[in-house]
Amino acid sequence: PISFTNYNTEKQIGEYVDYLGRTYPDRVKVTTIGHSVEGRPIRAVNINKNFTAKPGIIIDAGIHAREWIAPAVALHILRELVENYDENKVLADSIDWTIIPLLNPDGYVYSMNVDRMWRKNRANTTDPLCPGVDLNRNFDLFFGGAGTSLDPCDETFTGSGPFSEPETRALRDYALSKSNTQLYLTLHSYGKYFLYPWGFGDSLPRDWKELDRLARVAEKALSSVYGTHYQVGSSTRLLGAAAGGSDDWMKARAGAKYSYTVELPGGGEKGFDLPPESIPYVSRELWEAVKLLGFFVAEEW
Ligand code: 0X9
Ligand code: ZN
Repeated sequence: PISFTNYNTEKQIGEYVDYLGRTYPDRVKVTTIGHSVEGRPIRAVNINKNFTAKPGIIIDAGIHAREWIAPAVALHILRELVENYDENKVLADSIDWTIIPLLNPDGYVYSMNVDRMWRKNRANTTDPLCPGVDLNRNFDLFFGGAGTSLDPCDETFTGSGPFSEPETRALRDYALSKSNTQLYLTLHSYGKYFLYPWGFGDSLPRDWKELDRLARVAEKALSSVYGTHYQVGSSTRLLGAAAGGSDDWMKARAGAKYSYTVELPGGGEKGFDLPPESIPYVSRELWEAVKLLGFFVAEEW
């Protein structure tokens, strides 16, 4: 069974997602949007009452294997929208939601079973000793630019070309199949940031003030729960340039005007080991931000 107070295995996540699809067929549709390098299904959960036209929000998690809190929070969001429907009816029914709780299943499994600090996917590379591509450097916007590496042994190895990886292609193809995506959230850890484009370099999008303002309102909603504060700003300004990220691509190529990377809080010895007791708190406060973003998108449409 699924847990909301502990980290789940890839198998548990898959079974929960499939259960939601079976149980709520009038508003939940689970599709396999691709397969990982090792052949695991990448599942997208579409929550869209009667599957009619609505503004779209895409939320993914688990691009980076070791950032376990991200899929955990994605599952909490899923539960709120689907199983806590009575309380969240208006929100659930006014948006075409897509939650992709585990974009990099191979890496996640590897980080659970073999190397806790694994970040990349598990693709073979030109170096047999160094597998793995950093999926968040593999998108096609300034591919191979600042903050990326051509060395497969590096944590930020960009891959052999844009979208060389089945995991990034799965997100690309799904996002391009939708024409209504207003907002994209990609969940990472750690650092407590709301980051907006561009991440490839110093420039800002024309509408950055709108992205900044909305993120600040969302952050305020988040902080109202337990007083936790996230920093808001452009990726490059707060973390330094890193090209080929999903956030930049979703904004530039998939119509997601509001595109954010959320860096959830860290914990434990190496930062990625947030104790499971924290999962409900981190989830509850982030959910408050997601609600605000959802209502904003629903009203602007
Ligand atoms: O470097 C990353 O991919 C993200 N940070 S993490 O510690 N989770 O690895 C930040 C990505 C910000 N967005 C872009 N640089 N496009
Ligand atoms: Zn990350």
